[in-house]
Amino acid sequence: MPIPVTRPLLPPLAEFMPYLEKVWASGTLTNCGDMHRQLEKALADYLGVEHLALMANGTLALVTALQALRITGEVITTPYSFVATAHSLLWNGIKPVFVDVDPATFNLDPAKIEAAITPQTTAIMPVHCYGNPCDTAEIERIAETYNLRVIYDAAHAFGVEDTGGSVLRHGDLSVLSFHATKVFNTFEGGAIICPDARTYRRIGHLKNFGFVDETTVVAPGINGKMSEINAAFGLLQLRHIDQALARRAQIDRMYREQLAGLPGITCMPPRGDGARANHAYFPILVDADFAIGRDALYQHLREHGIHARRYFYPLISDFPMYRGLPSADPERLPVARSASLRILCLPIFPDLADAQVERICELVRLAGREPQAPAAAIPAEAAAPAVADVAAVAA
Ligand code: T4K
Repeated sequence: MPIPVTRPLLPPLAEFMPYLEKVWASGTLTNCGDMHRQLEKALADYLGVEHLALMANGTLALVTALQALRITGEVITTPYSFVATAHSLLWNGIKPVFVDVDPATFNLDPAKIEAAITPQTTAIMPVHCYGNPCDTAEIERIAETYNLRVIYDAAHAFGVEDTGGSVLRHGDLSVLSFHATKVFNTFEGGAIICPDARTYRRIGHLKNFGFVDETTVVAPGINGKMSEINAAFGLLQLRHIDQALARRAQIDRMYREQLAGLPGITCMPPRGDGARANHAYFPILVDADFAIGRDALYQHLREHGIHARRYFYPLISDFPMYRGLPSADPERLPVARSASLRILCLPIFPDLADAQVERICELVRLAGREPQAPAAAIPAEAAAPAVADVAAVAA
């Protein structure tokens, strides 16, 4: 059986049956019923946040968060993320402006944000990549100085805390993903964390077609509601999440111990602030002094049934609908580009056995002894220059 980069946390099926029986008995399958209400409350308590609006998935949550704050014009964001981050901007007719990332965290580099601000800039959309918090203090300072909104794509950051508490408290809004591949999953799902009841209510309208009552529609809202079954599964997940996070931490430690000192392999450093991490991913960097290139290592592991993933390669700015933007110019994004060519995320999930971690590390060590192979180039189509697709948004 191949070992994937992740596997969902799936509690015993029998434990889910009582939840299903309740949904069946109620006859309410969706439209913000009892399970939905319960999960919103339980998650807000667990995460230590004030208001949390459940959504059908993280992408709709990003799209809706932008709508809720009426963001227009240009938004500064990172090229080093899952493509949904920038897609949420295009879905709102907003022009993404890519800014390079910090070499230590691969999060948006605050030192490069100010140079990208124009009169059209209305917001910043950073990503807490791999669950590592952004430089929230510096981003907040810039946002205040230039009167910009901040929406954090916190898809990877479930349960992550900095020294002041939940990382989700930063910015105007934060967005979580509860996709099957995430630390906490509801099959598909997501949430918007907002600081006040008014914004929470507005999001409630936007995720339900804009309805405020039976006959009043106040916005061109979408159907972004989480179903009762998904919400019920979330309630069950919450009972197991602490154990799952603890197991992830153990696996993280094992990888670090077993890969320590291997020339050409760098495990992305653990957070130094002693606050709570979630170990959502285990990213390593494969450098020139490793015996084979990153793509050769990826292939080598695959041939042995280990499905590591190159999150995030290609960069978002290399995809056809973005690469014509001036800010997508590879020369402006050297750190993100270098990260994207060196990154490899090794499998990490609660059911991964110690023996499997050992085997993965052994395979990496063995690959390190192979003769040098030429590093793989970026596919031509990913590096190609401008296309017309962005013209409408860029105009
Ligand atoms: N912002 C950021 C920063 C994100 O990373 C994401 C999503 C979003 C926004 C959008 O949130 P959502 O709208 O998705 O809620 C996956 C996920 O589909 C995506 O949710 C995630 N980021 C992204 C980083 O990873 P793929 O294309 O790599 O998924 P896939 O299907 O190849 O799955 C990876 C591995 O997981 C598989 O090899 C096997 C395992 N797997 C997957 C699924 C779906 C399972 O074992 N069971 C499953 O049900 O994108």
